[in-house]
Amino acid sequence: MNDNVNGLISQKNIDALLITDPYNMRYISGFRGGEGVLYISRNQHVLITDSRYTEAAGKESDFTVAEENRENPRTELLSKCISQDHARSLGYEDCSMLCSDFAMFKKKLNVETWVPMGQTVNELRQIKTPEELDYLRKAESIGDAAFTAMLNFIKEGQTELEVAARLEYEMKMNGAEGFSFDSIVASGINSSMPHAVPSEKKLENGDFLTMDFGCIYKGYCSDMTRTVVIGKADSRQKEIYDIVLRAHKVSMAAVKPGMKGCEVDKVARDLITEAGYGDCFGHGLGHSVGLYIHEEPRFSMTDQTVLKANMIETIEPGIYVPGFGGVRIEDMILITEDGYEDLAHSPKELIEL
Ligand SMILES: [Mn+2]
Repeated sequence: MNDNVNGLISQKNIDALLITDPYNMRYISGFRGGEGVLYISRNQHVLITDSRYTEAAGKESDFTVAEENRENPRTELLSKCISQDHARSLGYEDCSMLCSDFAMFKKKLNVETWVPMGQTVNELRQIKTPEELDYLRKAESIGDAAFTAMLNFIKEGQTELEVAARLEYEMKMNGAEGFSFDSIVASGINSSMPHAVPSEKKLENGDFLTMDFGCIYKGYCSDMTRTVVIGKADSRQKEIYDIVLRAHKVSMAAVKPGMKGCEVDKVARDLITEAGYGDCFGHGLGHSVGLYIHEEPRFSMTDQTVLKANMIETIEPGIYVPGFGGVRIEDMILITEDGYEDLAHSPKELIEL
């Protein structure tokens, strides 16, 4: 089990902790199935899941596996754990548990005090271990390999859907076990929508083409974005691309431990605003990444988190002009003791295809 969980039990002064979030379940126990719950106390580490997962759970995790079924429902197995421990207070994941599940647990379990854990369990995941960093580096390198392959594939006349399909094929052929999110492929005027959905629109000469994609390797997500031009870029496209690229590079170069998330966002935002496009950069500069694609802390206008070494963040400034198009350039970085390491290695200068 992940050792930091014991600290959480002391810190919150609870007798036991109920973990229901699938990502936290995986992080704490190693169990990848996602269906089940963890019961953690000073005396017991129990993973409750059903027969579809019990064998895998035993291999993946060092928890005691308890099989839930019609005769032994989840709440009865939990009740046994609670009474063995004489537990009176139970921590629960109020930020992700369904209201209906909470009502059911409250009704069926003999617990005096329910203690909402807030973000504390998720916060354990912010500082990455060397093993996690290996997986995140590999995941981002799969994105690099896929993007490199795409440069030889993309042609005028292909649809955004075809480009997305090929991108995902390349990620899988390079070792991805899945995708961090549905790939965003947006061309021409569609590229002014930061989270556009790929369509049957064909790539036309003169289009911006934004590809935002990520894969999963050993459970860990990658994230990167590149914008290219089909044919030759015009002067306004070059101007916008250059501003985004400078914002990307300058904010990345500023990153170091001790800074706040909002201070990194401000570096990019100020540059884009001074260039006259402040209204065209609506989203935050970046987010953390791990088992899940969008994690805390963020590089946003409001995030006060002080950055520490071994956090992962994305740097993804963008400019979006409705009716014209948009540009975003995104890499995943590791915050190091004295600065950052860029985990992506694909070229960032404007590519005309
Ligand atoms: Mn991102």
